[in-house]
Amino acid sequence: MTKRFPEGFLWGGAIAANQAEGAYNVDGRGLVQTDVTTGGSVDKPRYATFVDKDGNPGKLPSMGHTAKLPEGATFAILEDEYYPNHEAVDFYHRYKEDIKLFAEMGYSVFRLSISWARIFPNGDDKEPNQAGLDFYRSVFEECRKYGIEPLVSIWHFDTPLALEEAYGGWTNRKLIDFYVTYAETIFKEYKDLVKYWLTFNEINNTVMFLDMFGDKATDQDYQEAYQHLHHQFVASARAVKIGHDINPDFQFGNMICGITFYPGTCDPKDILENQHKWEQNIFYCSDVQAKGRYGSYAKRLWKEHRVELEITEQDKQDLLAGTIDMYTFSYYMSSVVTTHQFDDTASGNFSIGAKNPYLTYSDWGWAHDPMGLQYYLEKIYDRYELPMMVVENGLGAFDTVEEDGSIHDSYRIDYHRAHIQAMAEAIENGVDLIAYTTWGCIDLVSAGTGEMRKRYGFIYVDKDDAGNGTFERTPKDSFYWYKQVIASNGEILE
Ligand code: P53
Repeated sequence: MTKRFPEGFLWGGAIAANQAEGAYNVDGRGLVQTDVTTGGSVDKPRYATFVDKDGNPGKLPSMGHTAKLPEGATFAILEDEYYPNHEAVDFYHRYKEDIKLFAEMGYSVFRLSISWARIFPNGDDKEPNQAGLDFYRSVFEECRKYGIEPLVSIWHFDTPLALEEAYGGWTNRKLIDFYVTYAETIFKEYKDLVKYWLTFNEINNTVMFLDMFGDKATDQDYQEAYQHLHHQFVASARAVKIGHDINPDFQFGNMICGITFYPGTCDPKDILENQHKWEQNIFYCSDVQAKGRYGSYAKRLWKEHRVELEITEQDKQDLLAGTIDMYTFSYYMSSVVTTHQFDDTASGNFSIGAKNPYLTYSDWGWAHDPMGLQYYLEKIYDRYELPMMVVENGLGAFDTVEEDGSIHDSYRIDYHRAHIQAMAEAIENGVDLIAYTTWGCIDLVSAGTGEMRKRYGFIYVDKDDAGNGTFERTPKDSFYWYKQVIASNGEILE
């Protein structure tokens, strides 16, 4: 017998604009980074493509912040490259069919993101793009038709490319105003359709990537990353404040890439190192967003990397005035932290460093660790005592379509069952968890690798890594399983 979920618990799924919508150059949308990013795989990076000042094509690895465009180069779509996000899974044209399927599963919440570049194609436009505003209005109305609450990410890794090029991106303070204008526009536009908002998806990735690069990340990289983050914190806080003024019922979440870090041994050095890992990678962002000020350890981090952060008095006031209402995060994996030598290395995304002998790893090297989710929920709830949402969780896996068209994804069901049980345990132990939106409720383009075959969905999309396929939607076994989970409010997990 499973432990109980509270009445009114929100069950659903999550997608992001650039990974699902496609229609990248339709109805006035501006370009974003993923439009100039190629496909990759577990061992081949995605590349951002550009044309240099002499007109020669070039590419550089796209993840993280250490690679920079050569002087005078501009991002460009190259003719002989394939860009998986251009069409993605065509949610832009098929959202009615998709939302109908979500409703059939019984969703009470659907997380999606608004593409900033559909609303302000260049980011600094004077007027919003009406076609973009209309599109999301119909998406939200379609959700409402089925009683589905939209949960909207304002930014999901998709700053308009024009802002990157004209202003250098988030290291430039001007981005704060552009973001706030965009946020205010959508708050006013959708104030009666949307209640739940997330300001920046996985905001902490910026620091985590640097940490991952280890010694290759220079002090200058840290300087830029922390300033970039500071601008996002202020932008987030100002948006929250304005949003609350527009509609006091609005509920705002931050969005943290939630990794559970474990010390590799009981050597006090490992324990301390692990604590510092939590501070740098998790608390640095969520303390500012939840408490309205930097944690005491921030000084240590800045000192370590010789960072001189530009913070104004106004920034400090803004941060305090725009704290979040709920703590929302993604959860996929845990990671081991040790100062000791280790033989077996984990190499999947943020599951790096020493391999955890107590866990199994996915085909992409991500540690499968449901208890890590329970640990994360309990630890974070104790720190902030804010309602929490798990807004991403899922298993990227290869799926096989049987001859009769069915997809038997028992591995995905097992993954979600274990994580739902972990959430139930945390609730039992006092955590105020209010929602669960599984990642990629419909197959979509992987953010990390650009693949289609790394599938997360309960709904299969017929499209391959070269872009071939009918884009037809087919429910997998997990679809019917999740439907029953929702109908029983998490009681029936078999
Ligand atoms: P994929 C790493 C890199 C990029 C996005 O990831 C990430 C992470 C860490 O988990 O996070 C989220 O598609 C993100 C989604 C993404 C999902 O994880 O690389 O918010 O956009 O698709 C899964 O397998």
